[in-house]
Amino acid sequence: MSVGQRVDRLRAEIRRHDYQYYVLDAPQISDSEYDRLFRELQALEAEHPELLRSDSPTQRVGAAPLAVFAAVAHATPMLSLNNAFSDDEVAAFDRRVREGLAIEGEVDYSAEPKFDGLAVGLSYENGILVRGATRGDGVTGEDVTANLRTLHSIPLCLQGNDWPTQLEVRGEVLMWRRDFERLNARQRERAEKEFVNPRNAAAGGLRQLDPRVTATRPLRFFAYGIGGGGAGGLPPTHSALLDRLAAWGFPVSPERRRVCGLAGLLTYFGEIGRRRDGLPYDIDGVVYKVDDLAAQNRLGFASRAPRFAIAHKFAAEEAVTELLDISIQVGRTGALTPVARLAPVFVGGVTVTSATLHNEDEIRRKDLRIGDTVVVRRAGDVIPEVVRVLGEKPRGAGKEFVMPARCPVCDSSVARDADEAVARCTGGLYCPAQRKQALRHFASRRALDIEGLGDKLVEQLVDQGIVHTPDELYGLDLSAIARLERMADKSAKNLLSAIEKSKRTTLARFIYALGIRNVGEATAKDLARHFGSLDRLLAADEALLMQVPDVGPTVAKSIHLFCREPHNRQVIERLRHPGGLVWSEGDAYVSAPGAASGKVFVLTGSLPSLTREAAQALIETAGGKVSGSVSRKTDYVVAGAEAGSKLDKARQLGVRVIDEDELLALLNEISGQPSP
Ligand code: 9MJ
Repeated sequence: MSVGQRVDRLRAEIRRHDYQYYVLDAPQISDSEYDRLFRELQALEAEHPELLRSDSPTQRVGAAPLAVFAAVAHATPMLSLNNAFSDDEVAAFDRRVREGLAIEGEVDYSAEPKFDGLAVGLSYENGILVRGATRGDGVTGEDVTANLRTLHSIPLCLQGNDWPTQLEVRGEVLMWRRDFERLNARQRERAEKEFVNPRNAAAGGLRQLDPRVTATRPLRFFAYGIGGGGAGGLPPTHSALLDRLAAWGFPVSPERRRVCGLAGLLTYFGEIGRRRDGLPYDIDGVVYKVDDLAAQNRLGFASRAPRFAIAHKFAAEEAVTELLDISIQVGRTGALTPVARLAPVFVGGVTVTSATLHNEDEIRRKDLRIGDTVVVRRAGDVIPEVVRVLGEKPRGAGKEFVMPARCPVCDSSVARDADEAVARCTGGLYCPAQRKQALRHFASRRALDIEGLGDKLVEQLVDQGIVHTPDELYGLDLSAIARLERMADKSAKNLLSAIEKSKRTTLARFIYALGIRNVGEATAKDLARHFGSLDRLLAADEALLMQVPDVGPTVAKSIHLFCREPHNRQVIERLRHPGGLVWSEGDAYVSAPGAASGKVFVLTGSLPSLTREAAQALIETAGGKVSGSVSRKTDYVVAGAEAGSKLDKARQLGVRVIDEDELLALLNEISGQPSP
């Protein structure tokens, strides 16, 4: 046998044992036998580097630590599921499905546990794992390929030979409870911090910049569907697709079941609920999917979630604790939110010490008094809340809660509109609490994305009177930042460069960052798309604003009030000049399709100043499309430092390659006017 053949045979054998051990949980050889095979392969590969391949089982951990994760635009969005919390809501789902499909009888569903982990997408090309990404915001995720490669339950190459050449497998990364217990035991032995729950431990493990650290965390993967690729040649049903994924080497939930009609769904829910505690991993409900894939297609999607699937959640966990105090938090728009301070209690997988009480009326309705014994509820990622008081009423001496008449932070008066449940501090940006929140919001990831400008820093910048409004961030210099507590020279420099980087943004992000009441990310995008330029937005009256889809009188009034306020106008002007914020204004995109409309861009490598997300947003604002792979249909490949195979492919196909400057010039040309 030649060395090459021996290497091939060892790889096949090790893969088979990995599969037996990590996927089927049924090892066929001892650890020492496995080690012997593994070491033999390692030795042969060391002697014959020409035989090394990225999908060899020895190459799971290998990549060097990263500085940051690159952004990945998902080929098809990774949507979340709608939730049902009761049998009635499931019945309504089933009714909608039957109506949508015009079916008289019962619908077949695939039912599966809902893993409480992190959604990821794994891209395979010609059967080889080429990329793995987190869900992120559903549109853009993070490239965590090197980390995902360290999970032995993820095949580096697919089994069999009936897979499509392009395939994206979607599923959940999670940690089994017993692995979690062991990990925490190890942390204790080393006097290191323990993890709160398996989900957090899995999330932390997946987001390590050094894949060698990820490799030490016992993470597992379960596949539950596919994202893109696989056109044609796929099985006709979701359950058959899951069987196919299993045949290709993926772990698929053994609890999956094909069930019939509403009765089948509810029976399954009951069964899994009873077995929940005996399962090796945490689940927070079950998922139902219309089994027929053609029917799934016909039902399609409603804005953010598929119509053909729903998550039926288990009731949120509840626990009993003591209400120690009620404090007041001042939000970005001045809203005063009463917060329950609680005796620490473990519920829904974390230790809870505070819970929202929403507003004054809510407290009155529940008749809460300090010192009460209360029931606290927490489900998944939801903010914990106080459900009700335990015990007889009237109770002890606890005082009734009264909303303060003056802001606890700035002493401005507190006002409550007759038609609103919320009381607000009238201090506006005079109130340090509101100023801090406004800055936090401005710098947040979905807004101007200033990395490193965290809560502690904002706190100091405001408390020391260094920054009052967002525009002042752009006048900061190294000496001012380096003087702050816990600010090493390097982090100060990093912060300055993050601030600098944030200057190139998009109109939608800029509008969102302003923190106008009732203007979330979606509305900000709508406004940017509709008006196309900031000046047009600033000039719009309420009637014009209400022409924007989804903008009603309340939102229009908020925007108009904000834009009319001279102080806000001043901040906006200073952000543009001397602040230096620029974005591509897509007027052409609004009225007539611009020259970028229909153009397909591919981004590769790291660009000097734009993040991938920013570049994508700029392109999309100008009507272009960003694709993940280079083909003959690609119009431009935008290449930055360390561009890889996509650049080679572009050259091969004769696709035009441009750099960041050329991209920006092109987009400005397209939008028909220079940046502000
Ligand atoms: C979980 N979390 O177990 C889906 N999921 O399908 C299952 N999530 C899903 N399916 C489409 N089993 C979007 C999310």
